[in-house]
Amino acid sequence: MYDQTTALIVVDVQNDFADPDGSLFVSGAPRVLGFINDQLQAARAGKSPIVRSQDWHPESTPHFAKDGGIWPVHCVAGTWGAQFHPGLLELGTIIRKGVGGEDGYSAFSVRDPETGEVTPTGLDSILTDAGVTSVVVVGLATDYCVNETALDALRYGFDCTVLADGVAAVNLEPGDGDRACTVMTTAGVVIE
Ligand code: VGL
Ligand code: ZN
Repeated sequence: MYDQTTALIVVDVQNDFADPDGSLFVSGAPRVLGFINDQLQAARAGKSPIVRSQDWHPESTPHFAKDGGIWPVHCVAGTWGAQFHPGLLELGTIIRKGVGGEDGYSAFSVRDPETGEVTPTGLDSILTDAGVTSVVVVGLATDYCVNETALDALRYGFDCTVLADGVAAVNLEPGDGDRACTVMTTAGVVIE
């Protein structure tokens, strides 16, 4: 699966999502951590470019419920909750998203919640410059950042595979994770 033309993207394996004390804990996260580390090691062995993304919000952003959005405060820049889970292998390039208060669901691009303006994070150029043509996506959460990252990967012209054993869903509504998988598959993402 891994070679120099395939990148591994590990989405948002941060304390607020992956630790039971995190403010937006994804209950399936502890179950997928070991599998994600196996992928990191396999990607390193295959000389695949590796990227780990971090949700990285200012203290106030329309992304948060207290400021008009939908989410509890999470992954505030520089806090414990924004740090990678200590069990995650420290490999690859780090991409931070949402830094300017945007909704940063995709590792490839962020969106201004007021103007709708979309700005690339730079991940697309990093991968293209490295000769990457396909990406493998794992991480958190299936129904938000994994979904948006995978759909964006297709938009930027990459083939995209999501590994089912390496993702877990928030499931604000029961079934959200499964519905996201249907959306991704319909768009052309391979889920295996
Ligand atoms: C995420 C909700 C809010 C995610 C980020 O990483 O999936 N979900 N911010
Ligand atoms: Zn967020």
